[in-house]
Amino acid sequence: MARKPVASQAASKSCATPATPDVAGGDKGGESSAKRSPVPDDADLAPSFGEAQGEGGETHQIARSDVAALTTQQGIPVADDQNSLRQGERGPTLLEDFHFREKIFHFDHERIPERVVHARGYGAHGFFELTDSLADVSRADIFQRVGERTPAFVRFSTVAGAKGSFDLARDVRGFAVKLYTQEGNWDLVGNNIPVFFIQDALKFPDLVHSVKPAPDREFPQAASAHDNFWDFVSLTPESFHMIMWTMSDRAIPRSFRTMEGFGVHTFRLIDAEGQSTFVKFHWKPKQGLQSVVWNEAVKINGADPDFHRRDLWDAINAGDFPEWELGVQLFDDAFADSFDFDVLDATKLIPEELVPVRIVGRLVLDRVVDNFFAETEQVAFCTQNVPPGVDFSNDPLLQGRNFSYLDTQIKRLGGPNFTHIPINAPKCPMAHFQQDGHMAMRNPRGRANYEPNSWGPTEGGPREDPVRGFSSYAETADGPKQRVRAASFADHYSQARQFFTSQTAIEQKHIGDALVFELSKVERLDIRSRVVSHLLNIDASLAAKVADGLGLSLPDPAAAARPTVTNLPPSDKLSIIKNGPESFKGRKLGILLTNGAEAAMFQALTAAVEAEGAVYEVVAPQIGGVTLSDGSTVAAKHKIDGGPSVLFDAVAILVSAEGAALLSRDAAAKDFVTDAFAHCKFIGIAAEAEAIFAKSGIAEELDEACLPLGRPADAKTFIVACRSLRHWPRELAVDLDAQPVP
Ligand code: HDD
Repeated sequence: MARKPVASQAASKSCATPATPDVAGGDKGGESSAKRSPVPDDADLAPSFGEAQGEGGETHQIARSDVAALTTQQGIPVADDQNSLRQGERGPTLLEDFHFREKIFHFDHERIPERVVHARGYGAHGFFELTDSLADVSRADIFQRVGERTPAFVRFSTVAGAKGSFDLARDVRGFAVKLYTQEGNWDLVGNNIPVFFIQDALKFPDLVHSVKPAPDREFPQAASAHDNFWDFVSLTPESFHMIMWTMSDRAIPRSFRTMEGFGVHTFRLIDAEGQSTFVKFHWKPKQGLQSVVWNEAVKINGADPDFHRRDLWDAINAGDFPEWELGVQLFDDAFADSFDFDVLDATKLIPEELVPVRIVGRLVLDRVVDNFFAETEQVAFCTQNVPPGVDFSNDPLLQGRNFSYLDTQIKRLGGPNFTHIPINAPKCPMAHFQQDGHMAMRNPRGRANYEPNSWGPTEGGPREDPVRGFSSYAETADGPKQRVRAASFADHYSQARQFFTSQTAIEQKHIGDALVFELSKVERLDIRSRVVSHLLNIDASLAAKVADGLGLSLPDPAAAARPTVTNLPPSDKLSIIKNGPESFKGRKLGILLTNGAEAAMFQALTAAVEAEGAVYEVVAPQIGGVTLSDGSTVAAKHKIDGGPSVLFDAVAILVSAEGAALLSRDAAAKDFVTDAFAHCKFIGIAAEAEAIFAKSGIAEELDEACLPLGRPADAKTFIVACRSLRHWPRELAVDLDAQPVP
């Protein structure tokens, strides 16, 4: 239906003028607002927009009939989204402008409170597939049928930083898994570290307050290297096992894809007869364990604060789906009673050598989110969400968490109906009498909204199901009501020592370096010294190294509630390096390329990378790319200043002699090679590249992990070498901190 504009003279004029609205909405050249409002002659009630050239050749939007019309939230089609409604050309904006008011009102309310911890996170969809039935120990539906897949959503996170903080903070990583089982949602809300800082949930606010920015100055952000954190932990000896982990390279993972996940607490599995078996849950990455080094982490945070989320996004979109095995450690009451530590104490783990991990399934992430906010931000994990067949233990940390998560979601998501949000809604049938509240979208149907009722099977609503329904394990509990910490929780150092002695030499060095770094940022000497007094109860050489690094004289050991057991056997499973990747698959090579670089070498190298299932990115002096020796051109992913070597697992320097001469005058290029060298990376080097290494001052130091890329056949040898994580002997040879303590 043709519609004539009914407005001022100016508006009428606009119809005679080609519709070229200024999408930026600015007032250019004194044009009337009406002139910039597209009102097509044949407009129907749902105009839509396409692209057209403006006067200056710039692209503008004009009405098009094959694109969805812009509407308000009420569905009213919008004719002009560039100009608010005003009285006259230069007059006041009118309150009557419902489109303006709705748009601004909605924008004003776009944010919800970020999570009080784990604010920065990244999620993806996937599935869990059962590979070994657990029907012998659990009636949980998800554990019954081998080969069956259960939809899953996983959110990885850092703990301390705000939502906009950087990815490579030294921190614990959250590893929260929502499994949409056929008997309700199961949330396994774990971390990438199998133990925790505290034993009792009552201390959680204190722990979190201490690690978050200090309340007066609101810094430092996303860091534990400050007085308040070390003050708290040095006064909380139970935290020292976890401290060993957070000071290790586990706290600076290479990727979410290369982290283990742990349920941390002891849970229960309940079989069809109601019998209980204790269980600890493990997620083991198929990609192998991998971490970066601290100096590299610091630089990644500047070069790409989104390093981890980009990595997950890219891998999934490239079809390289990350995968973890689900493992369970199963044990009974007799083992629990005989174990050296309390299985209810979340600061302890059960070594895999003592209770092997049985692999029962796999978790694959194969789909990124459609919308970050709708899914990753609004997903609400609650430790209390367990299906029949899974149950809690009395771990006091877990018991406290079961209160906290439901409570926090109400604050964060604004009401009791957050389970109506698609990402949180179960994918199995639901029927209950909960109703109303903010944003209710699924109120029960029919007349009955209470139970028991006499409205019969069709109208009366759901009924309880004593057979299929969740029933808690009938554990007997007795004793006086009291605030007490069990004596069995009192050993704070033995497993901290076991973790330390299970590490390779380079991993031990990194723990020492991290402690020195963190404590060097602590201003109060008494706090530094108090930390060292605890380290003396863990390992004397570590304490000595840290004291030396800080220029401290050794204090007396901290008073210990229990003496350290010094002969717990080392556990290989606790080391990253002993559980690293078997190939270069899924990792990234950075190729520093210049004009005139040998084309055959480049082709052989990229073919070797692809054959390995790895990826490469080209870094070049200009983002426009390079022309190789045979005249072919290659696009660059990064200009050298924007693609430092810290973004890559290994690097290759493929340059012509002219290119080398050029780059040896460039600070970013020199940083590229010196950082790759300092971070113990494998480096492939074309003969022509020598000038860059010479000018960077490391030509004399190149070692066996700096491999020649002279002939195409060298490419394979280089990529095979890259399968190892890093060339650690280099760090032990060149770092001052690696020297023995005098
Ligand atoms: Fe927690 C979030 C993991 C102890 C209270 N926690 C949160 C998340 C993870 C963990 C992965 C982020 C979930 C997501 O991605 O949305 N938390 C742990 C682990 C713990 C732990 C492994 C110890 C074993 N947490 C813990 C305690 C309390 C909380 C003792 C409180 C008593 N945690 C919360 C919370 C959060 C949370 C405040 C913040 C946002 C949220 O729950 O949804 O309720």
